[in-house]
Amino acid sequence: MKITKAEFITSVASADKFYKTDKPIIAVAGKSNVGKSSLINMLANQKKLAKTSVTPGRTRLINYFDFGEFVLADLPGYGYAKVSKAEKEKWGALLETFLQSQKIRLLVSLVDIRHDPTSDDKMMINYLYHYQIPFVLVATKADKLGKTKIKPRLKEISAELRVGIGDITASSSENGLGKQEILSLIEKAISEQEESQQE
Ligand SMILES: Nc1nc2c(ncn2[C@@H]2O[C@H](COP(=O)(O)OP(=O)(O)O)[C@@H](O)[C@H]2O)c(=O)[nH]1
Ligand SMILES: [Mg+2]
Repeated sequence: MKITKAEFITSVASADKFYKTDKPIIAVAGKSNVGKSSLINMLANQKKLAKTSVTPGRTRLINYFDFGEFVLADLPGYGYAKVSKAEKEKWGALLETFLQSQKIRLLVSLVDIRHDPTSDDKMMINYLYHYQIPFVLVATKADKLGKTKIKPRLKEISAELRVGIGDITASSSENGLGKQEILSLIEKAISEQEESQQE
């Protein structure tokens, strides 16, 4: 799949404002600073579609982007240490409502390839199983590891999160690693659903 157009649609902070669309929704999730915005920009072939930041953001917004054949939802990053317990709970509730009420064709769950998955990452995967949301894991910032270290890390991370080794992909928004693979996974998720609807 080639992305020819990608533009920002809207940012929402609460469930009553979730963007409604007939297009398939692809969601991107992961802790703050894992590289969500950078991955979105890589997929879109744009530098500044999604704002990237050096300091982990505190915004609790879901950003929607129109990618032509699908709508991409950038979920607020979790696990940011400096937010209050009340804010974390609010975020958790928003996430659960999102997972329950928006028909998600595929959720792209990001983890940093250099770090062991956190309890928040595990909670995220548990939610996905619980709500039966199709997902793939993407291990970001692979450019920060030597080439020979990538595969062993994918094995470790997938084991830790109890996900099949076939469901994890390494990516780098610095050198484009994983871009085509992620786009094909999205394309597959979109077309599979269309076929099953026709039956
Ligand atoms: N080396 C490297 N840095 C990355 C990569 N992806 C993101 N970053 C950096 O990590 C920081 C956070 O990225 P961002 O996309 O804003 O993360 P987000 O908070 O998950 O949206 C920024 O400084 C990015 O430049 C990557 O693939 N490789
Ligand atoms: Mg971001």
